[in-house]
Amino acid sequence: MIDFESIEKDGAAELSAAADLGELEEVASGLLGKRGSLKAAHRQLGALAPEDRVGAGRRLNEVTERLRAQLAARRSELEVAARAAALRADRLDLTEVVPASVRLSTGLGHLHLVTQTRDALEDVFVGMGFEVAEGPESETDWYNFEALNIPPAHPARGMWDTFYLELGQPETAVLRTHTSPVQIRLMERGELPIHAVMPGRCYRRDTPDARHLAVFHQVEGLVVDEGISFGDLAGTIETFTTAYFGSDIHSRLRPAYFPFTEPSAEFEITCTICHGGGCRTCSGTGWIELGGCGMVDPAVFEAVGVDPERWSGFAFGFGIDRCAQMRHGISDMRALTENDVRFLRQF
Ligand code: 2NM
Repeated sequence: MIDFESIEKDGAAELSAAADLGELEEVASGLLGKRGSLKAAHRQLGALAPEDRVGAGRRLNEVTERLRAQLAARRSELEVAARAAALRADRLDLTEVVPASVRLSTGLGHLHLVTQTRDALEDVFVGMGFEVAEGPESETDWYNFEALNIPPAHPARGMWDTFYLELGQPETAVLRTHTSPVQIRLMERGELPIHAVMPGRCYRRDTPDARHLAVFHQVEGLVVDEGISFGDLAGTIETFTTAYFGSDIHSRLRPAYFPFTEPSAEFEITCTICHGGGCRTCSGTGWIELGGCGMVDPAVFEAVGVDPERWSGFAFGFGIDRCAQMRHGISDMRALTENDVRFLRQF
C-alpha cells in the first residue's frame, strides 16, 4: 500500500518549514519534481492490483492538489515577506545628517561653498517673505542694459566690462553682467506687487584678483508695491545683514550712482575681520562695501510698463562670492574657482 498520509503530512510540514523562496522551490521539486515523492507514488500505482488502483489514483490526485494549493499559498506568503525585506534594505534615510568628520574620512563630497552661501542667502530672504526667481545667463542688450535706463551710448556702459556674444542675431547678445534682467522680465509680466530675489551667475570682462572674479554670483532683490520708501530699503538691508552675518554686524548706506535707481546708494557692512575697530582689510574704517541699492528709477518702470504714479519700489544687489569671502575671511577669492580640495573641504 502507498502511505498517502505520510506523504501529505511530511510534504505539508516541509512546505510550512521553508523559510525563504529558495528553500520553498527546493521543497517543491522534492515533492512534485521528476524525482519527487508524488511522482514516486504515481509510479507505484502501476504495481497495485487493478481494483485498488482507481481509489489510490484518486487519493493521489487529492493529496497532490492539496499540496499544490499549500505550495501556492506559502509561495505568495514568502514573496510578500521578501518584498518587504527588500524595501527595508533599500530604504534611504534622506534626513540623515552625515557629520563632517565622517564625510571627510569617507571621501564623500559636499556642496561648493558658493552654493552653500547661495542657499543660506535664499533662506534668509525667503524667511523675510521674498520669492526666488531665475532667468537666462545670455541676454539681449535690451534686458541687460536698455530697459535698465542704460541706452547704447550711455557713459554708464563703462561701469560693466561686458562679454559680447556673436550669435548672428538682429539684436546684440551679451553674457549678463548682473541679474537685473531677471527683474526686468518679472516686472514686464506685470504681476504686481513683487517681492523677489534673483540669485545667479554673472559675467564681467575683468581680470580676476583677490576681490573680483570674471564669473561670479549675485543676488539681487526687488520690491515693487504701493507706498514703498527708502526706509523700507534700509530696513531690509539691515535685517538681511544681521540675519546672515550675525547680530554684531550692521549696515550703512552711502550715496552712489546707478542709472537704474534714484536715489542710489552703496551699502557697507561692519568689517567682519576687525568687527568695526579698523584694520587693513577695511582700510581702518571699520566698514566694507558689499553691494548697491536704490529706489527703482521711473525710467525703468516706464520701460517695463509699470505705472510709477501707483507703484514705487527698491532694488539691491551684491555678490554671493563676496559674502562668502567676508563671512569666512577668505583672503583671495580666486581660491573659490581653483578647485583645490584642500581649500574647498574646509567648508
Ligand atoms: C544693484 C544696485 C542697485 C537694480 C535695480 C534694478 C531694477 F531692475 F529694478 F531697475 N535691478 N537691479 C540694482 C540697483 C542693482 O546691484 C548692485
